[in-house]
Amino acid sequence: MSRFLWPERLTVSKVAASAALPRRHSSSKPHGRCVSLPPATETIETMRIGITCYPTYGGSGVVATELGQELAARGHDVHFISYAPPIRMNLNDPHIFFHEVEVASYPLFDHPPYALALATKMLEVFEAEALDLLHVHYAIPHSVSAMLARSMAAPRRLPFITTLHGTDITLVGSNRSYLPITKFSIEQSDGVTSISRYLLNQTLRDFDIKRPIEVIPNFVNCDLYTRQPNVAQRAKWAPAGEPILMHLSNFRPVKRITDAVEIFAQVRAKMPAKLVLVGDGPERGAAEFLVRKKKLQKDVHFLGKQDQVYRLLSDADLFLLPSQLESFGLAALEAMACEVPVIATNVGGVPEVVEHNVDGYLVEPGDVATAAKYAVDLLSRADRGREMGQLARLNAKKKFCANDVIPSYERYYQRVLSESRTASA
Ligand code: GMT
Repeated sequence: MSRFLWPERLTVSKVAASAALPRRHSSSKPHGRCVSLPPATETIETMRIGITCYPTYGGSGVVATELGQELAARGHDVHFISYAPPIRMNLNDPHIFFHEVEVASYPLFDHPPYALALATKMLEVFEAEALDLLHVHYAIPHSVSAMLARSMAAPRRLPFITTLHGTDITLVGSNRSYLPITKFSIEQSDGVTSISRYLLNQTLRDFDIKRPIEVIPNFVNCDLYTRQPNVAQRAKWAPAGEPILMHLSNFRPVKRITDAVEIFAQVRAKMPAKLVLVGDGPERGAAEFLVRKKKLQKDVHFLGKQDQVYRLLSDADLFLLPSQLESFGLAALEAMACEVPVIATNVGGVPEVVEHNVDGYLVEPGDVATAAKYAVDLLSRADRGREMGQLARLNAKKKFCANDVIPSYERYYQRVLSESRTASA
């Protein structure tokens, strides 16, 4: 009988970026450094945090990556554990490490078991790097993998926190195939956070969850996301100085990207204007088709996936987010921080971010006519909506600045760590 030999490549456990970077901790050494938080009286001991997220172009991955970077900037060691480096990850930061999850394939597997490979890697990183905790973003399958890693680590403590982002609850998690395990892994997490009050309520209701869930909202780096117009870029998109409408997303059906094109078509029928679409995904073809059908090719620019979106947002006069559902709407917040007013749908957690008539306007999903009316009204004003844009930035700063939100995560980590110590004492 012949024996199947696993290719050597698949059995090698690879620590990609961190291998090239200096290690500062042995697994037996406790941390001694402290980080000062505003107000100056509060100190938080630095931690070694494992972060897992989808590394692809999506809101939860962006939030996880930016959280990791903010934590690293504050002196914590952050170990990203995923199948690829997250898109916005800065590998030059000496406090950031990346550990690649390799998924072994085998002819028997139609679907290689990523969740198991991830759990194994989580345990491996915990042991090699003496992680204090794991923080997983997007419940499925990350919280299940973390739960397995915690069981394998016992009796050593490996608490994990699950952050719920949206479709992990509202679409995927609510599917009957995933609901029981999503509910179980939320209940089993040592800590659970939600990125909006809306998502908290949905989770409690749809999953009948009894445990506490902390709302820690998404955030934006208010120093990076500022208005920095780029004259050359603007001239490329709008050579005659036309107003620029912008949309940024992963072009999934839930984003209703064709509504953005419809709104723009109605604006364009009333005034000169340009539309810049940033991102890529399954609905791009439909959007391109609609642009051709409406003969708008000269007025619509598709940029594809982009990093450093603050450089693009700064050149927009108006941001469109016509989604069917958003549990937060991170892209709207990023636009607001760059002084761009937003026309979005009045769904999910969006009203927690965009205040109607103050930061922009909220309309019902699919109501492209009202959205276009608001857009024409705003862009026809003498200041082209600049005053509203400035207000939008003020509100973004007041509620969602990284400087204020990151300490909430740090305090939550400390609380979970201390509760986990107490529970196992
Ligand atoms: O569905 C998406 O657009 C991606 C998804 C994700 O998890 O990657 O986005 C969700 O998380 C973002 C970051 O927390 C939120 O800003 C989005 O509102 C949320 N999307 C939905 O609820 C549809």
